Amino acid sequence: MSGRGIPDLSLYLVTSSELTGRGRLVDTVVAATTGGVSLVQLREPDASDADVVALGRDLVAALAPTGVPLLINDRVHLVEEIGAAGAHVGQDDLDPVKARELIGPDRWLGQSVQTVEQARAAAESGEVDYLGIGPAWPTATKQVTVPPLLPAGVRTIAHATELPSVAIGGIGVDEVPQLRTSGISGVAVVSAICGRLDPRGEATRLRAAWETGIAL
Ligand code: 3NM
Repeated sequence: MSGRGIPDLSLYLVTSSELTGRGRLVDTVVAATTGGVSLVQLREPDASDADVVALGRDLVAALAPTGVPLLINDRVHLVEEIGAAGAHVGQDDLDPVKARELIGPDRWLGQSVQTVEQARAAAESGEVDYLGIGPAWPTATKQVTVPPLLPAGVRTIAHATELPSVAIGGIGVDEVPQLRTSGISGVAVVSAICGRLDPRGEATRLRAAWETGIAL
């Protein structure tokens, strides 16, 4: 067993430079950490590997003083070069065993799941540290082919394995209270922070909603 433990999943920011503007991505992420974001994933599906490496290195440097870890979406082969804390893979990306071979035993690995069967397969791989369960609600940020799970569906998947999980998809401050009792360890958002002018304020409200169950 490695000593990597489990990342703090309570408020998980997934990036979109399409929403922030490329030049504002790093500032947006750092501002969001001051509002309580606990984990960041660099997700830039349309960027080149070279751009992901450049952005990833900028983010690792900017996040170092905050202590908030950075994970890399899909491009598992770039994790080491970026110096990131781990990777997050989807169902159509590298399988967890191969991803683990690339990142080694000391980094975190997350996987997106839409069904109980996928969650069980992730757990059985023995390599996945946490699950991303979604889409919780309809989302305009990513093309998804499955219907939204809604809180009841999130709960079923969250309870299907021992792995900690976050819900993702269509989550804003108003949705967080409905998810708190679903058995998840936190919520993951893109547009609720990257699409807003005040990322620190939005992160603060999301965190407060997660901790208190009250959406202000
Ligand atoms: N993964 P927003 S939904 C990146 O269902 C991602 O696995 C999803 O964006 C999944 O918070 C999604 O703006 C986009 O709705 C979430």
